[in-house]
Amino acid sequence: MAARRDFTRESLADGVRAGDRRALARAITLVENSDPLAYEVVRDLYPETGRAYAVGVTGPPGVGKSSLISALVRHVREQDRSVGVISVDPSSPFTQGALLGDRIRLADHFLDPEVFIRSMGTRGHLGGLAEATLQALLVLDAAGKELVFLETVGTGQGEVEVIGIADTVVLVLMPGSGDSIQALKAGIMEIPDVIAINKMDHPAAKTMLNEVRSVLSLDKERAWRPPIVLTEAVRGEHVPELWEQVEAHRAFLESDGLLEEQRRKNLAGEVFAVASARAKVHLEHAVADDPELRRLLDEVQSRKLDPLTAVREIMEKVFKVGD
Ligand SMILES: Nc1nc2c(ncn2[C@@H]2O[C@H](COP(=O)(O)OP(=O)(O)O)[C@@H](O)[C@H]2O)c(=O)[nH]1
Ligand SMILES: [Mg+2]
Repeated sequence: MAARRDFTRESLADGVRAGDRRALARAITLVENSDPLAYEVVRDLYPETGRAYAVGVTGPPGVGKSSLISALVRHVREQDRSVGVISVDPSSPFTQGALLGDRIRLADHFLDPEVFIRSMGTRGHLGGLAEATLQALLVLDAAGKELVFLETVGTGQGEVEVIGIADTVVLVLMPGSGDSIQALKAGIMEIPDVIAINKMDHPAAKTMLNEVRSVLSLDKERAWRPPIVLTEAVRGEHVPELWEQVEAHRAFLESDGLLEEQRRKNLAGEVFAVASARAKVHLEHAVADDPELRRLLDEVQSRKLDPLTAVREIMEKVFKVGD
C-alpha cells in the first residue's frame, strides 16, 4: 500500500505516456479499484487517445479466446506492432508466465516490453465493467499501444457494453457452441465482424462451420459480410488468416470514414451505458437508505399503491424528474 504513494497524478500520466510498465500496471489497478486518481489521470490522457485499434474477442467460456489472443499477439509481434491485452474473463485469466491451467506459455509475451497483458477483476464498479474496460483501454491507448485486444465472456447480452468499445469484434465459437448459434439466429447476440471457429481439430468443426454459414446467410443486407475462419489456437493454425480478416475489416472501416462514425457511436454508447449503470446503483442505494422509498415498495406489495405511481414517486424523489 505504501508503494501507492510514489506516483502523483503527473508522474503517473507521464509514466503511462512513456509506456512504463510499472506506471501502466499501477494505472490499471487504480482503474480497477475505481480510485479517483485513475479518473484524473485518464482525464489528463484522454486528448491523446484514439490511436489504438481495439479488437474485441468474445464468445462462450472455454472456446479458446485467451489462447487465440495469445496466438494473435505472437503473430502481430512478428510484425513489430506494440500490443495491449485486457482480459475480463474471470474463468481463464491471463497470469504471469502462463495461461492459467494451460499449456500455452505466455512467458515470451510477459518479457516483451512492447506487450502489456492484464486480467481485470470484476469487482464492483459504479459504472459496471464497461467503465473499467473503457478506462483501461484509454490507458493502453495513451501508452502508445497500436493494438489492444479486449477479451470478454460473451453469452449473449450483459457483455455488450464491454465489447461495445471495440473497433472490430471477433466472436469465437467452437464445435458444440449451439447456444450461441441460437442466440445469433434469434438476434439476441449481435452479428460480429469476424467469426473464428476454434478447435478446428475437433471432428464436428465442419458441421459448426455450416451452421454458422446458414445463420449468416439469413442476413444479406450488410455491407460487411462477416468472414468465418477455422482456427486451432494452441498450435496457432490459421491464426495469420484470422488476423488477415481483422485487418480486412479495419480496412473496410477506414476506407469510407466508417471508423470515425462507428467510434462516435460507440463512445456515445459507452458514456450512456456507464451513466445508466451509475444511475441504477444510485437508485438502489437511495431506495435502500430511505425508509420512505422502501415503504412505497411495501405499499405496492400490499396493493395500496399501484406500481407506476410508486415509480413516479421514486423518480421524483431520487432523480427529481416527473413523468
Ligand atoms: N484442442 C484444442 N484445444 C484448444 C484450442 N484452443 C484452446 N484450447 C483449449 O481450450 C481450453 C480453454 O481455452 P481458453 O483459451 O482458456 O478459452 P477461453 O475461456 O475462451 O478464454 C484450454 O485448455 C485450451 O488449451 C484449440 O484450437 N484446440
Ligand atoms: Mg479466457
